[in-house]
Amino acid sequence: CGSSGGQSGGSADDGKITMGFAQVGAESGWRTANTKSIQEAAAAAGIDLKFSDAQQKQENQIKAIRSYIQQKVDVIAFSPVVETGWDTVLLEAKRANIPVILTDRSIDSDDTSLYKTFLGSDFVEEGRKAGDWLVANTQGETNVVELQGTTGAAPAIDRKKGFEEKIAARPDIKIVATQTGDFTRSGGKQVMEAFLKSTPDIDVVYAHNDDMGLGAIEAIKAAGKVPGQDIRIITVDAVKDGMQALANGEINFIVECNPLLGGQLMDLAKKIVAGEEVPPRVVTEETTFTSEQAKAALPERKY
Ligand code: GYE
Repeated sequence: CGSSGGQSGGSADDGKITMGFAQVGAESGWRTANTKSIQEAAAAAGIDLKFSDAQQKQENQIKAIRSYIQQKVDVIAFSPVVETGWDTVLLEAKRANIPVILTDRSIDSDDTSLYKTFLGSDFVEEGRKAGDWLVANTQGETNVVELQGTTGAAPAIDRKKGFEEKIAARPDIKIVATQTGDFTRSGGKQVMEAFLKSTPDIDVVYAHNDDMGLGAIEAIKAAGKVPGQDIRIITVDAVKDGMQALANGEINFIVECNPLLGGQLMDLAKKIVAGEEVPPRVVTEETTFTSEQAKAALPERKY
């Protein structure tokens, strides 16, 4: 836990805002950059941050949220590991009058009164950008294998949806195998190893994040093929290792997903605690990268 310790929050003490943040885990380069951004932004904003890592388990996140409620923090923020199953615990927060901010990932609930706002990317749009690139950069029969993110997670569901939407107009592009690699490098490697054995003629890997794509690169090399040439790779995130592989030609296209949400999160938290109105949805701005663009962007890349 990265909490600065000491008194629990509430408005009764030194006037400092206390935020309880329930993080997903440390599964990817994206997540590491996201955690760092939140911790640094909290310190810069003078917000007392209680931080927990759920190791990609929903039950751990629920426990963390309950403990933040008990500690009477001023605001709870979290990045829900999966979309469903949050109503009960968020109702507990609501009854305790503790506002909740969804960060990075959203939930699937009909009750939008359970949270004040959702700050994060448009994952369907990211999937569409990946699909658009493939449609524009392939001719004829194209066999795609898909490495999905964590089962039930918003970015896995939405990145799949957006991609499928764009390739739907091209019957020659087919997803011939799809499986979760849990957003990790080792998961991507393992699933790709299995795909290489079970699925003949793979032309393209669509990985829902860089880390799984990087794992797939290892598996492709081990199978005696050349990543980026024999099998082309599309990923999402654009963290440094991914951008490096893109610059080297081992990845062919990356859709950016910005992990640096800390500053915006602290601004929203301050407004909400002060009783000000905030927009119910804050979308982060993102771009895409080809190999040439990655080479140009890498020297300035912060994560
Ligand atoms: O793309 C992936 C991470 O929720 C947007 O989670 C985030 C995703 C990110 O594990 O690398």
